[in-house]
Order: sequence, then structure tokens, then C-alpha cells
Amino acid sequence: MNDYKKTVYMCFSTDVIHGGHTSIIEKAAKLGELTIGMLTDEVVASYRRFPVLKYDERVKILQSIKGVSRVIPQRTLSYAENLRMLKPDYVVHGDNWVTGFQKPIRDEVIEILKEYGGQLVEFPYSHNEQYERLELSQREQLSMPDVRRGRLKQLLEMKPLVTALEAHSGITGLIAEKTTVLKDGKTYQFDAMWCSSLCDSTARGKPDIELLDMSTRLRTVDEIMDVTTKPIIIDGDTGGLTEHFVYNIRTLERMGVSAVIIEDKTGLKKNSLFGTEVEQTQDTIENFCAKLAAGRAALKTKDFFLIARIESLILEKGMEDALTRAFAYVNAGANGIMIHSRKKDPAEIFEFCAKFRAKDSSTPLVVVPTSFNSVTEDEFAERGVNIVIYANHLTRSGFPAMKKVAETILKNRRALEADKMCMSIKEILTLIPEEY
Ligand code: SPV
Ligand code: MG
Repeated sequence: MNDYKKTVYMCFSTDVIHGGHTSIIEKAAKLGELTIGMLTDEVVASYRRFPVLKYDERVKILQSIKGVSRVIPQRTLSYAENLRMLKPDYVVHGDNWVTGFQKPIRDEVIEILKEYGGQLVEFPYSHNEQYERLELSQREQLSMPDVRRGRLKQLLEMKPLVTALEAHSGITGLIAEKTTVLKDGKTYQFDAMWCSSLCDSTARGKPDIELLDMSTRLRTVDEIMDVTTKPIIIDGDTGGLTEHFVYNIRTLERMGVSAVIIEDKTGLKKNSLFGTEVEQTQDTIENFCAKLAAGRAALKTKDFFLIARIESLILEKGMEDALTRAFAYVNAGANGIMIHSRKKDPAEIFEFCAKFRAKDSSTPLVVVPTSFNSVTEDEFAERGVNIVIYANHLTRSGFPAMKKVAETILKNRRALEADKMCMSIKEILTLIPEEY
């Protein structure tokens, strides 16, 4: 068969094209008619970073490059769907995926090519310093306040469900930013970070009673922002006095935070997971609506979320009360609702979601499944939830690990036995690479 009729497939995600890309495209096009599978925005965001250029724009760029016959979407990091559909004679890739994160993807490509006699062609990967610098500057762009703030809204438009992981320091921010897993050809990352009042207080050895002042909370946010790019949802506790809240919400907006969640409690706030075991008072609907309205009026941009958190189920005030409040809060200016529960059984959360969604199909719904933790993200999405917050898991996992090491050193009166519980010195020294 004439080589000209052979077909070639390559996958692309990049929003920055450099000489290395055009050169591999040129080589691939020499092998036959070249189809590019362009990773969708959702996939790019789930394994690399949020794409600076949207899917359509990235397609346009690739389409205009000589040698590219057509560009089609690739909807997972796995090539399986497109390869089985197109059965290209060749798949072309740089040799940078022979080891590392993408190795299982490569292994799967090889298996699928074997099914019909296709061939993998790998060209040496060209490290391009300029590109790496560009990539770094894209990341820096993503961390700028205006860009970061709007990202939560973009994610909500892009995905049925957005996830947020608790972060309370630079290092926990980096875990939320960078942790990636590859499962069944799909990549998963957290979309956003939750700056929890419980975890921020705990990290400072203080109780979660709205004791940390705003400057302290903002310092934590700033520390996280300094080393990450993902959007931040901050736990605003009760929001404090309305007269103060209107200033604080604007500060958060200006800093590039994407959302604040304030709860409808008054007086000395205690953590919701105590439920009715401690004295907690819920605000009146009128007062809380006034706080929400004032907060909303203080905002300057259209992409910031003021999310109202309803404590009726926590305080055993009933479903009707929770729903009445939800609709009133949306009317008053909340552009998101968080419903909280401390029951293991998700029934009351599901009932709320169904009844809320029956009347309001668009306002984002947020849940914090610390207690009802058996529910999967897909189940939440099916019930109309838009944001799932894993509110305290890095704090709850880090603390027992550290305590165990401290006890082991004390018991043995030396550090040898504790060493196997610790990261190696080499790992800790290189954990945070220098990027400047
Ligand atoms: C927090 O993380 O501080 C919260 C969520 O407010 S909860 O602890 O469940 O009340
Ligand atoms: Mg809190």
C-alpha cells in the first residue's frame, strides 16, 4: 500500500505551540494523513493545569498547522475510544511517556495497536527551555487574582461536579494543587481548595469558635495562593457583623478568592459537627438575608460566589425550615447554597437536594460529606449537587501520623524506629523544587 494513504494519530493538549511540537507534527505527517486528538478542557484541567486557551481555540491553532488533516476531540487521557474508532496505522508520541505518569496510557496504546496491527512511533522528546519558561509563566498567570477568582465559575460551567480539598498552609495547598491519580484511563485532580475555619484554627492550636481574626485567616489564604493556582473557597464562619462583612467580602474578592460560604448562626459559633450537643443559635431569616444582601451589594465582579450555608438540619429545625431559608437566601442575593448535615445517612441531604432542585435548577448546591461519606461524587452529581468539599481530611490524616512519630521517638529514645514512618531526607529536600 502507498504510504500516502496511511493514517496517523497524535494527541495534543497544549495551549502553547513551540518548535518541538511543529517538528513532531512534521515528522508524523510524513507517515500519512494526520489526525490530532485534542484533549478537552475537562481532561486538561484534570491532569495538568487549567487550560489558558479553551478547547475551540486550541483546535483552531492545531488546524492551521501544515500537515494536520483534522482535529477531533479526545475525551479521556486514554486513547482507547479514538483508536478503536479510527484504527490509525500509526500513533506518534514523544518518548517522554516511556516512564512516569503516562506510562499506563502508553501501555494501553500498545495493547490496542496490537488488536489490529497498528504501530507506535516514538520520536525523542525535545526539552525546550523557552517552552518550560512559558509554561511557568502560564501557571503564574493562573495564580493572578482576576484569573484565579473567575476559575470556579468556569469550572462550574465546564463540569457537572467540582471538588474541593481542604488546605490550611502552603504545603497542604500544594497537595490539593498537584495530587493526580490515573484510574481506568481517566485522570483525577481536585478542582479547588477549601480554606476551612476548623482546620485553620486547628493548625494554630486554637478551637474553631471564630477566634482567628480576619487578618490571620487572610494570611493563610495568601500563603496558599503564593504556591498554587487553583480557586479557593473560604469558610467565612458566620460572616461576623454585617458592618464588617461588607469590607471583608470585598477584600476576599480583591485577593482572588472565588467564593465565601457564610453560615446562618449567631453568637459564639461552634463547629457544626457538634450539632445540638453544644449551645448554638441560628440567625433569623430576616437578619441573615440582610447580611447576604449587604455582602452581595459590596461585590465588584460577577464571578465571585457568596454562598449561604444552612444549619437547619444540623440544629434539628427540620426540612421545611431548611428549604424556606434556601429560597429566601437565594432571593436575598446568595448565588450558591450549602446544605449541611452531620448524619451518616445521606437521606436528609438527598431530600433537600431533590426539593431544592424541583424549584431551582441553577443555583449551585454545595455539600460537605464529612459524616455522609459513603456517597460518591457521581451520586451527588445525579442529585443536583455542584460542589463537594472534603473539608478536613488533610488535617485529620496528618495529625495522627505526626503524633505516632512523636510517640515512637519518645518510646525508643532515638529516631531509628520512626524513620520508616517518615519521608527520606532526599525526598524532603527535593519535595519543593526551586522554580526561579
Ligand atoms: C469547616 O471545615 O470549618 C466547616 C465544615 O465549617 S464543618 O467542620 O463540617 O462544619
Ligand atoms: Mg468552619
